[in-house]
Amino acid sequence: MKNIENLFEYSVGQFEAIDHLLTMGVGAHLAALVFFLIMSQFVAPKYRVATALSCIVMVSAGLILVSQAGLWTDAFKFNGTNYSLTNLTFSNGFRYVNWMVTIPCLLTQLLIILNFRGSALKSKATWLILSAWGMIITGYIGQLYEVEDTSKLMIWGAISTVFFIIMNFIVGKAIAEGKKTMDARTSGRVMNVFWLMMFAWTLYPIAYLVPVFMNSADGVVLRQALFTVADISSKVIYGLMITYIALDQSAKAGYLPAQKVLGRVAIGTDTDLRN
Ligand code: RET
Repeated sequence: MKNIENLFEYSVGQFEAIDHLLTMGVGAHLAALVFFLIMSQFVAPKYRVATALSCIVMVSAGLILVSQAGLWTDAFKFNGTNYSLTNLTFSNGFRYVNWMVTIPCLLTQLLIILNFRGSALKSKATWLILSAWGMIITGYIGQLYEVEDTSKLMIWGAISTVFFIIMNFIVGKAIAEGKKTMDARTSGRVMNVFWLMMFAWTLYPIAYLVPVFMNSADGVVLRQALFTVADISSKVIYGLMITYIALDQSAKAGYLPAQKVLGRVAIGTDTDLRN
């Protein structure tokens, strides 16, 4: 019984809120998967790996959410008044394991649209992935203590945060470098991606700390809500922004399918309204 989710009983409203949040996450990832699959053909080959990585993230994270939603409804059963624990337990640990795959994909797709290639891409990706794995592994260990010993949760959380800061520093440096290859509008869009990352990625450590500041059934609902907002922002919305930047750069480099899908060339009798 490693996670606080197993300590409480849930009202019908609390139980269903979590069920709905997890299911909404599944829907968002599946819908985005279809979009990324369709869009990848319009992205120039140079940037196509970025869109392919979004597809991988959607499948990987979508599947984890299906299993989290199933686990939630299996682990708790209605006892006439509330939902209480059965002979199964719920665990957030699966998420951490999943991040070992999804975070490297998210970071690599950023490097690709920042126009890093060859050895520069390899060395930046290596350092980013190593610091991300350091952050995840220490965070995984920390969350195992959230029921028994919150001081250990805090210590491992602090170690994990050191890796998080290093990773963000490398991301910031890569963005500053990559922006030099872009015009002002595109680099503005890249900065929006950076701020989205800062917002969404910070929600995960807040969710990690819920046992410290809200150790209750409401805290559990808050944690799953934080995870859902973070998941949709850091993967789905992020992927949409990355795909747009990939399409935009493809079009600017003269790639016709991207120009067509963005409506930047006339297709037959073009009757579009523009301003
Ligand atoms: C942990 C432990 C506590 C300290 C910190 C953490 C950071 C987690 C992050 C997770 C990002 C996840 C993403 C997943 C995408 O699939 C591990 C909770 C700083 C930043 C983007």
